This record gives sequence, structure tokens and C-alpha cells, in this order.
Amino acid sequence: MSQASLAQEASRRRTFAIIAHPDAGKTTLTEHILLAGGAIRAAGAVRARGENRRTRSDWMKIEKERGISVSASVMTFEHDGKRFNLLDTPGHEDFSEDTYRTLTAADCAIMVLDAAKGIEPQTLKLFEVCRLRDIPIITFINKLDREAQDPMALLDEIASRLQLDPAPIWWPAESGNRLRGMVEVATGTFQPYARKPAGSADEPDHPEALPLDQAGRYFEGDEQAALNDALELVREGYPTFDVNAFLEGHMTPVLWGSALRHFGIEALLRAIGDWAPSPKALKAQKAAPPETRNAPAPEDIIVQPGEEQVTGFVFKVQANMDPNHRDRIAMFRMASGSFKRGMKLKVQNTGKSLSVNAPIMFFASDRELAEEAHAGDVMGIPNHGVLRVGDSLSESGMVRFQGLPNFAPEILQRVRVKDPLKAKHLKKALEGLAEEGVTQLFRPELGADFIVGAVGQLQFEVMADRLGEEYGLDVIFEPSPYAEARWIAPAEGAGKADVEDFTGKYRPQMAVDIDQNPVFLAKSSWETGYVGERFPRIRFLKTRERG
Ligand SMILES: Nc1nc2c(ncn2[C@@H]2O[C@H](COP(=O)(O)OP(=O)(O)OP(=O)(O)O)[C@@H](O)[C@H]2O)c(=O)[nH]1
Ligand SMILES: [Mg+2]
Repeated sequence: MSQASLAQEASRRRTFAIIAHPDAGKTTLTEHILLAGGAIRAAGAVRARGENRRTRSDWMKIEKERGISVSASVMTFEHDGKRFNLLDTPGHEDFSEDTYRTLTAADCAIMVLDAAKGIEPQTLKLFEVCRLRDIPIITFINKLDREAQDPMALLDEIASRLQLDPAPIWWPAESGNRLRGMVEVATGTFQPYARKPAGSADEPDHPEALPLDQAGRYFEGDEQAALNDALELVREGYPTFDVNAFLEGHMTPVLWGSALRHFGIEALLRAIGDWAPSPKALKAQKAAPPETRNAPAPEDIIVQPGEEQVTGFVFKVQANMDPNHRDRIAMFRMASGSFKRGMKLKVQNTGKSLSVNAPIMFFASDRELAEEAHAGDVMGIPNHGVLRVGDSLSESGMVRFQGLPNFAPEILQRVRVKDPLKAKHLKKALEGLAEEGVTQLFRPELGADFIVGAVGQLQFEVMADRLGEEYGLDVIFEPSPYAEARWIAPAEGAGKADVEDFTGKYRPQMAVDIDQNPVFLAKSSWETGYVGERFPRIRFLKTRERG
């Protein structure tokens, strides 16, 4: 493929993540964006009963039962000449590692706010991550069909708490039972809202848009005049949208709607198509796999999406997506090149090479074999444990993207299987889940127990559920004697001998993680501090970069 067409393929891609506090409506919005994009015919209301009326992205049993997302998922569709790769993320903070990792694969984020609640704690955290990674943000204020906060108060909250200039693209006319529609700030075009009874089978068809001054029939009392007044204030009081300020991360376009009532979704999809950036150039290193003889020193490079060589990285591993097959799928975000099925790619950090013969793209509810892919695309690569989160893949095997962090767990528990005959089975299952990053696994150097670590309690519940559901294992979690886990490494000027000295003294508290890295298990945070002072030649790390 020529350089020009490579660049053109990349430039029509929009890879974006949907982020928000729990329950803001990410999964519902995902569903309705797919609907607006023509990728599906009917949305299954979240938590609706029956197999065929469930959301596409919450596919795990536990997600369907509880109506929450516990794992990020990707969905690809073509619309209006563009290729959209949508990443739905879980909102609950116990799963935030999954969300952070997923954000590394996104070029843009849709921040969903609940119109009644505004900015919530988790919104703020996710926003910080976007800011650190220079990810531009489109704001979608959802649930207008419910009683909402004053729109100006919501915008002012964005400005003051996120230090981000809100540029309202639309403006709502009332909310809840009185929701009349919304008006496009720049043009004065009014989009009326049609309320349909909840649970009606069809998606509501909202009336055609029309100029606001001809839309009198949609208003009651002085509502239309009030909207006109508000519009005047909005035009004076808020900046007009500037796409460069948005791409630089200073400004967010603000759109409104109701995911559940399919209102405002087309406008959002248009905004993503028009403004969200295409895949950007990424910082990387040109480096030979470790332990290469006479390897030249690593060199900083920039990978352009229009480059010929296929490069990318694994940001997530998901096992058992298909209950009929014990599969393990690495989610691979392409950074450059033109991929063709059957291509051979090399893993920079291990030097291994693999033929990618059955890569998958996730189209709404179907997975299809991907014959080709370009920069920005997210592809699932089935494999038997060769690929890990954070791996960099390329044709040359010499491109290394920045690794993804693992965070030290906050809770450590001992795990046992009720049937002792299944102990071996448990090991495999725990390793599988740890490779996915559902939980972390530590194998103490002494003794046979496994210690499982998580950031939050819900992760253990997901784990227990999946161990039962996918591996047929009935497990018990027990308190462990440990409170904290720290990866250890020599401090500057120190070396292997120092690490050995420490591990020799603390052998009973030493363990290895899934990648065989040494981990110190402390009985209390006091102990972490204590050993830190006593062993200044050792670093006790709260995060570890993978890959
Ligand atoms: N009234 C109303 N309810 C909505 C709207 N959008 C979503 N909901 C409801 O809000 C609840 C949460 O929606 P989800 O889409 O599962 O929220 P989420 O953000 O994906 O939640 P997590 O993935 O668990 O963080 C569900 O009961 C939805 O039906 C909306 O526009 N209006
Ligand atoms: Mg969800």
C-alpha cells in the first residue's frame, strides 16, 4: 500500500473511549451510538430480560446480572466513510486499572456526565488520566429525560473543577417531563424531543429539526422565550468551539441528550466524526529484544500512523470471551502500517514471533475475521499466553512502546479451592486471570499458597464468579497475613547483591508475580516504611511497568 493511502486509511479512523463515573450511562450510550451508526438495528435496553435484549458490550454473566461493566470492550463500525473503534470502559473504581489501560489505546474520550449529578469522583480521576495522556475530551451530558441540574451550573462546574473551557454545541430546552428538545448554539436549529412511554419496543423517533423560531408548537407558556434568552446568554458567556483548543486539551465541546431515549446521539456521533482526532504519532523506542548480542543502544523514535511497518501494542488480554472455546485474546491497538491477515509479527520484549492467522474484529455483536487493519484499529489476537498486556509488536520486532503500569494491590487475600484435588487446576485458572489483569497473583517463595491482590473488593467477587463460571472451581478467599505488596529493585548505585542481601533476610515474605518479578509482601504499611528505611539500597515500588 502506498504511503498516501496508508495515511488516508489512518486519517479516517476514530478510536475513542467512553469514560464516566459508574451508572452515568456509558454502556447504554455505546449501544445507542452503535444504533445511530447503523451497526445494529435495535438496542437491547440495559438489564432488559431475555438473551436477545441485552447490551452488546456487557457480555459477561456477572455484567448481565448486575448491570455494571466490569471489563472494557471494543466495538468497531463503519459510518459515513469513517471507521469508528469504540471502547466502552467500566466506571467502578475497583476496575479502574482496566479503564486506565484501555485509555492508552484511545485517541479521544467521551466523558459522560449524569445531568442530575454533574462531575462525580470517578469522573475527576479519569479526567486526570486523560489530561496526563493528552487525550482530548468530548463531553456528553446524559439523562436529560430526567430532572437535570441547571445547564449553566453544569458548565461552570466543568470549567472550575476540570480547568477546561466548555464550549456548548447544543443547549437543552428544559429537562425531565418537560424536556422539549435542544437547540444548536451556532445555528439556532431546534431538535425537538418526542417522549415515548418507557419500555415501548421501538426506539423513539424524534421529530425533524427545524429553525427555533418556527418551533413554537413544541413549547408551552414562555418556554420558547426563555430558551431564546438563555441562548443569548450562552452565546455571549461561553467561548465558541475551536477545534485546535480542543485537540490541545484546553476546551471540551459539550453535547446533551438521553442515551436511553436515543436523543442527541446522532449529533454526538457527528461530533466524533468531525472533531475527534485520527490516530496520532506515538513516542517509542527502537530497541532490540533483551539479551540480543551486540545490540545497538536503544534510540528514541516517533511512530507515524502512515508508516509502512505494522506496529502496535497489547493493552488488554481477555480470556474466555466465547464460553465454547477456552480462548485467550490479546487486544492489540495498531499504531502504524497496513496489516494483512497471516502476517508475522514479532514481540519486542520477548523476541518471540507469531503468525497472526486468525485476528478478530469486534463488529457489534459479531466477531469477524479481520482480513486487514490499519493504524487506530483494535484487533483481537487469539494466542495461548504468548502475548501479555504491555507487549509491543511489530514486523521488525524492534519497536517498543511505553509500557503500561501495574499498580500495587490494596487488598491481599489467600485463595483456596474447596476440592483439594483441583489445586493444580486452580493454579492455571489464577494465572489466566492474572494475565488478564483481573487480579494480581503472587507466589510466595516458601509454602504452597497463592496470594491474590486486588485494588478493590469487587475484583474478588468477579474473580470468584469467573472461577466458578469459566473454570468450574469453587474457591474460598481467606485473610492473608499481608497488607501490602511492593516490587523490589536496586536503588541507584546499588546492584544485584543488594537485592540478594535483602531477599535473603526476608525470604519468608518474598514472592514472585506472574512475570517472575520479585515482590516483597509486608505485614503492614508500617513494615513497608520500616524496611524502606533499613534498606536504602533497595527501592520498594508501588507500580511496575509491564512490557
Ligand atoms: N433515564 C435515563 N436512564 C438512563 C439513561 N442512560 C442510561 N440510563 C440508565 O442508567 C443505568 C446505568 O446505565 P449503564 O449504561 O449501565 O451505565 P454505565 O455507565 O455503563 O455503568 P458502569 O459500566 O457500571 O460504570 C441503567 O439503568 C440505564 O438504563 C438516560 O439517558 N436516561
Ligand atoms: Mg457500563
